[in-house]
Amino acid sequence: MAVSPADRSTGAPRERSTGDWTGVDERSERELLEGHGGDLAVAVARAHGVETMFTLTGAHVFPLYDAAVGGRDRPQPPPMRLVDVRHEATAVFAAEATGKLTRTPGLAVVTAGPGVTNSVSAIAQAYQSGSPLVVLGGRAPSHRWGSGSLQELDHPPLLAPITKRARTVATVSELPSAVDEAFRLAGSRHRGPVFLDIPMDQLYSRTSAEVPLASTAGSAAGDVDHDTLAEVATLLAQSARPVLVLGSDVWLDGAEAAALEVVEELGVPVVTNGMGRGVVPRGHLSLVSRARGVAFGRCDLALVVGTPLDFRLNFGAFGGRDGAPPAQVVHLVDAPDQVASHVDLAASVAGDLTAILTGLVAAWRQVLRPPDWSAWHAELRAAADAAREQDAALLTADTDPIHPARVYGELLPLLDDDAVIIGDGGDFVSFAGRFLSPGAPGCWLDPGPFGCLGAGLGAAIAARIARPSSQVVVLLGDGAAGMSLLDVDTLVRHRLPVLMVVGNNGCWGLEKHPMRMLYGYDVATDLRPGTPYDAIVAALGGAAETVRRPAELGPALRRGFASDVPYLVNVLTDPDAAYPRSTFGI
Ligand SMILES: Cc1ncc(C[n+]2csc(CCOP(=O)(O)OP(=O)(O)O)c2C)c(N)n1
Ligand SMILES: [Mg+2]
Repeated sequence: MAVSPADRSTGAPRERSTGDWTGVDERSERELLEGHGGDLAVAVARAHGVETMFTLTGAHVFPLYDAAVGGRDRPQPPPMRLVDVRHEATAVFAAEATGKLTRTPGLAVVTAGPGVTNSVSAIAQAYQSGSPLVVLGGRAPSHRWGSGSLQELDHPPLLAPITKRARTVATVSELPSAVDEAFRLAGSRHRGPVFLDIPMDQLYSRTSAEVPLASTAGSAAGDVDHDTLAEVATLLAQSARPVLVLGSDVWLDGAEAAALEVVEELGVPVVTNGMGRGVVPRGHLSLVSRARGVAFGRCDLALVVGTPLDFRLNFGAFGGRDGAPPAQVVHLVDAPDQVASHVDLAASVAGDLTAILTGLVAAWRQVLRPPDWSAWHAELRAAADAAREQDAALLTADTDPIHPARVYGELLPLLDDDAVIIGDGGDFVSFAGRFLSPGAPGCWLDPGPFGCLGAGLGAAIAARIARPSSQVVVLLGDGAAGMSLLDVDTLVRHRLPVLMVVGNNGCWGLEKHPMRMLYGYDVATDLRPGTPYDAIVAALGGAAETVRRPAELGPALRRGFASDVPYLVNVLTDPDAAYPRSTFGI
């Protein structure tokens, strides 16, 4: 029998059965496990496919670490990879990004009180993005509750509005079923974060409890409303100028192949959004994202799949441009509560997006006379070509200081199809959204509708782990960089090389320009010009350089991709090159 970690009261090693399966219940596919609360929680998380725990230390949650590393024996490989970071937000952003990239809920562990409160923005971001995520929080011991223990705070009421469920696990024996339920809930439609806190005395207690052997979680394939899909096919057949919008849930619900089949079979123009980017390969004739303004403004039918009708889609108002009437809108979503209630919809269907999309193809095959959309395609392609022509001038701009678009002109040809592209910033990232399109699905990480700055380093940590052989590039505004750059330390300690590119315009550009526009002046939007972010990275053990001229960009980016340590390219960009915006999303 293995020797356990030292007994905490005596310091002496003791025999343990921790982590040893002592029985298997064939019928329920559950096993009896003896161990402390950490052992039980980690065993359940492992059954759900979790391989990494992101955390920042606190004694309230030590048993979870003890279980992750396999106790004092430290077996190799350990039961779970433990990645310790420099700010709880980074731990949760990393777990969120893991959920988005792997489509298995990510796991973050944070200590009681400030560990949980530091996580709130990242949990809110996961909630608004529908990202599968489980956050386990420490909690002051239950036997002293109300006496003023260190870091005593009742967390679930804080987290209830930004989670699918937030609750306290009262006893260690309840822990396996609570963690099992948390992973099931987080990973099923409509996905999102689940929070549990566990009183310290309970987490450290030992018990024998059944834990699931393997996960049967995830949303089942389901039947969907075929009558409504037949109506949608009819609406499409009657439409002269339809547009299909594919959003993040197409990827998160595993419906990317079915979505591509819709594009191929229907021959409908398509615009992609969020993690829907990459579902339609770059250069596909139906992909008209670059003509998005014309497509949305001139369409007569918008078929929106797997994304809310929020500010990113003009709150669901399509049509109306150049005398076009308002368009009809169809909303196809992964869960009934995702159907937009603020828009007068022509139709909506909720459920398994693969079933919905294959059902739509089947319904379309019943359409007797498919319409001719060739003139509409030609109009959109002309608009996309014109936009690309305009882009070319910016992408090759030879200005001093460097135009941010030139960074992408140099980056684009260096990107592999499966490169993971992470955006964290304002205007610098908006330019990226315009000029970069991923070559494969599941390769684009942005903050989603919550728009929280500071997710970049957490996402980079997650991406390097989830996609060990892909390029990982993080595009950081200089303002955003300040929120998580110290986690280069984590990248270095855990040997996770990624390329970071800072668009260093010395300001909070996305706020500076709007304030000037509204007030004729701006305050609180300036940063120190020319800050050497490369020096910070070098001090933390990475490699870095500053780029001042356009011709230096390509070689610097190549050095960054080739580096075997985290590499930052600090690009001094033009503070006056504002991203041209038609909306501020408010
Ligand atoms: C946590 C957080 N705080 C504030 C904001 C508001 N905000 C949105 S964009 C932006 C400016 C970003 O500046 P920077 O990262 O330097 O990118 P730039 O626009 O200069 O390219 C700010 C402050 C936010 N989205 N998230
Ligand atoms: Mg900036």
